[in-house]
Amino acid sequence: MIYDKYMQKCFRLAEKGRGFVSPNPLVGCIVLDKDNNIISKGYHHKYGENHAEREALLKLKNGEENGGTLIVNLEPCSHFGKTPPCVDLIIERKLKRVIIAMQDVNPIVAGNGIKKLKNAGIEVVEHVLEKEAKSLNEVFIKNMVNKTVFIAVKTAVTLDGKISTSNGSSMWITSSKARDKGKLLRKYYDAVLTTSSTVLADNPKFDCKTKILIDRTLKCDFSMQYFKTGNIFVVTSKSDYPKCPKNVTFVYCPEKSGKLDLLYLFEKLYRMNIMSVFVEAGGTLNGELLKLGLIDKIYMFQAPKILGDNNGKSAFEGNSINDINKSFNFEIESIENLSPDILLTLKK
Ligand code: AOF
Ligand code: ZN
Repeated sequence: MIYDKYMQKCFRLAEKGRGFVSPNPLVGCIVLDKDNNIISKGYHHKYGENHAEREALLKLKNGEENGGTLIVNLEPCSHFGKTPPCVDLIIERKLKRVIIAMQDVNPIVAGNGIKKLKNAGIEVVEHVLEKEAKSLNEVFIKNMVNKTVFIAVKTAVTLDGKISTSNGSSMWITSSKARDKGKLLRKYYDAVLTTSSTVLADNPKFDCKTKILIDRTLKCDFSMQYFKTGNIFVVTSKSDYPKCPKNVTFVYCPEKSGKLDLLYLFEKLYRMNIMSVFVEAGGTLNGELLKLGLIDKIYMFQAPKILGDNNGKSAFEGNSINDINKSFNFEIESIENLSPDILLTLKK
């Protein structure tokens, strides 16, 4: 209990690394001296750089941490990776107590860090705000445990779940505040995935580092603004590739019953070190991902508008379920008021 507020600070520190540490976890650390004053803070800034504990401890030069407490949201590592084990440094710096939110799910650490600390006579308090810590590192956990990509779907709907009208006008369902939030969320994921239907209908830019375009039959024209920015992977079942701009790489994906084999695609993306994708596409792809059970998270922006029976598309097409007991179910994680709209965040 007494460590909750420090752990919350660790979460906030860890958050600063979001968008930069993948495939590593988000980690923040606080060091208290023996009288429980905060004497140092650290976080994992960027993949390949110092771990949170190392950053926090290396800032201390006069031994004030001797007999103190280290608080961190992930079990300190025990392996030689890009840097030496954090547990060795904690032991060397003579901390008395280590407070941890969750065990590391990386099999090379998984409990070994805790064991090593205890063997060195350090008191270890585990499971402090564990649920929150697991939610913070949901991508890392999915990657390590399932060896697959974390998939988040973003959609913007009306009160009746429509993403467009029958004439296809869909760009401005939500207001600019909601759209700005959507752009921010994009940066939290390794890549933004969309389809040729969306690019051809909306001509979006999708400003971000890595973009994945599902374009089975290579329908898109490289002069479109979508192709002007980012590193772009174009996924197709064709094997003869046309001339393309320098920022475009083709990714082959076989077909299954006339559609791209999405399971094959996500396995391939994982092997390409793309650990998480933010899907911004239409109801067809969303519906297929849903059917395959691939959606880990949904960001549902909802505008207080009603279109009624307009033959427009809904956010998740193609799963006509008539029995309410057979619905796909998600759990509400948060509801944010982005007046005039809301953002409903859901998890599997
Ligand atoms: C920590 N604190 O801040 C991080 C940890 O590639 P490396 O060498 O950086 O090692 C990555 C692994 O180390 C990662 O999979 C996870 O198990 C742990 N990450 N551990 O104690 C940190 N980022
Ligand atoms: Zn470490």
